[in-house]
Amino acid sequence: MIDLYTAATPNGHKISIALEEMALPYTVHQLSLSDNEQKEPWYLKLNPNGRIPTIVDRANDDFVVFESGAILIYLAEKTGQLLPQDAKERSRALQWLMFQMGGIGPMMGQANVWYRYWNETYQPAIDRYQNEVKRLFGVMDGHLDGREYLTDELSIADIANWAWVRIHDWSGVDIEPFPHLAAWLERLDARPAFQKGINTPAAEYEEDDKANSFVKGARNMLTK
Ligand SMILES: N[C@@H](CCC(=O)N[C@@H](CS)C(=O)NCC(=O)O)C(=O)O
Repeated sequence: MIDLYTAATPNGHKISIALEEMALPYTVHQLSLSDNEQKEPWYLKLNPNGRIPTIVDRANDDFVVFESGAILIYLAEKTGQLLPQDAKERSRALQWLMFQMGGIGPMMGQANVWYRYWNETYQPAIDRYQNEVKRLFGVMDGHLDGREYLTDELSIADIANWAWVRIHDWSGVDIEPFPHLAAWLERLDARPAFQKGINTPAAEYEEDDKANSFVKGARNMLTK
């Protein structure tokens, strides 16, 4: 029913986790980012930004959606799941979704680039992005004190943030100073749909023997 164009990264995993939670059938098309398949003309017709993820909804006139936040909202509206109906609670979920799209994702992404992918070390840039990630983790940690999820019920905002926060080690940021955030990470980690989602496709940077080639692939992608 849904074609998912993706790769083993947090932005891709957001969508596979959501599809698993919603129990929607989907077909995975894995792109090789290190070979820059996301920049090939056939794919740019689906996603003019040349990035993953993208979905095509075969049950809705082959409707194409790119940008992971927009995909999550589309799927939530299609299924009536993981986005509250109540206007205020829905707004709260969208606020935390935007927090991820505009904060956690870009800052952790840049921390990964400067801390992990470049051969050269430029400490001011590493500090800048890691400090911003720590600041954002502090915001989430305070909010999650006494809460199970970012909003009253599990929502696409939890999925979006979780897919990124869980790879904090890859960005070189320790989770220990943020106990409520760490507890939330573990709570969601225990959900079968989250486990299936992060293994669709499986992340290479989590396997020691593959992590180095993942870094080489990322560097290759960033310098093309
Ligand atoms: N804002 C976009 C960001 C997507 C994005 O940056 N995807 C990365 C993987 S996590 C990608 O495709 N990178 C390939 C490239 O930079 O060429 C979204 O949320 O969908």
